[in-house]
Order: sequence, then structure tokens, then C-alpha cells
Amino acid sequence: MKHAIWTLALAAAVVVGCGDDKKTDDGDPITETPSATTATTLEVQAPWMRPSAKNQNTACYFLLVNGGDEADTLLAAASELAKITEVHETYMDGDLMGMREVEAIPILAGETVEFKPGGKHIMLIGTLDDIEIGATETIVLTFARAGEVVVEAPVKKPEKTDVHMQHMDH
Ligand SMILES: [Cu+2]
Repeated sequence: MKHAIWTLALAAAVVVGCGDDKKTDDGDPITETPSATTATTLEVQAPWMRPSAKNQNTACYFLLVNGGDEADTLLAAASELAKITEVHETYMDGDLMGMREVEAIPILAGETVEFKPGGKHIMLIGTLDDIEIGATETIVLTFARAGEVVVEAPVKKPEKTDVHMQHMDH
């Protein structure tokens, strides 16, 4: 038994060794992308939040910009603004628009994921107080790699083209 374990350990060491042994096929120079400045740089850009009265629902939007060379994943959202804070996506079921909670949103290396009205959003359900235009409100996003990121979102009116959470009355 002891011998078998030792053999497995040796096999693992050999596999790791092979993986590290990077060779170029034809001797062409490899252009290395600079890694020191780009590693794990996940940014939350252009955040904003809808105004809301107390005990209503509202939403927060932003861009998740992954300027790093590794994928990251949005795992959760939290705030002290509402009873429930969730990561939501909007979907179409025939002519009906609905929204639902999503477990995880991947942001691939170099990719930007947009949270916007009618799309992905952070859902604040049951606001504990008024959320007023001109205020700045805080939510916390949790990423698999970047960890907790505090987002300061100015409260402002949505654009006119925005249909999210409004009733379609015709
Ligand atoms: Cu929602």
C-alpha cells in the first residue's frame, strides 16, 4: 500500500513536470502579454441606481469590465438598502418579459458584461427607506477571484427608452 502511494506521488510529479515544460514548436518568438499590470483587474464602471420609495423594489446597473487575463465570476450581491438583494436577469418567454435570480455570472478575460434596464440587474426587493435622486447608495458585489467589491452608485432617473419594471399598458 505504501509503495502504491509513493508511485502515485511520483506519477503526479512527472505530470506536473511535463505541464511546466513549455516549448515553442518552431522557434518563433513568443509575444508575451504583460501580466504584472493586467492580473485580476476587475472593474465596476458607470454604476447607477433607480430611485425608489420605501417598501418598493428598485435595481442597480453597471458594467463589469474584466481587464485581467483570468475569468472571474459574479457570485452574489448584498446591500443594507432592501430586505432582499439579488442578482437578476431578464428573459423573454414568448411575448412575456420576466426576470429571475441567477446563481453566477461569468466575466471572461477581456470581456465586459453589461447590467442594464431590460437585462441583467441587481434587484433590491423591499427598500427599507426612500432612495432619492442625487443620493449615492452602496451595494457590495462578491466575485470568485476579486472578492468583495464595494460599489457606490449614484441614484438617477432611467433613460426614456427603458421599459424594465414598468407596466406595459397597451
Ligand atoms: Cu429583477
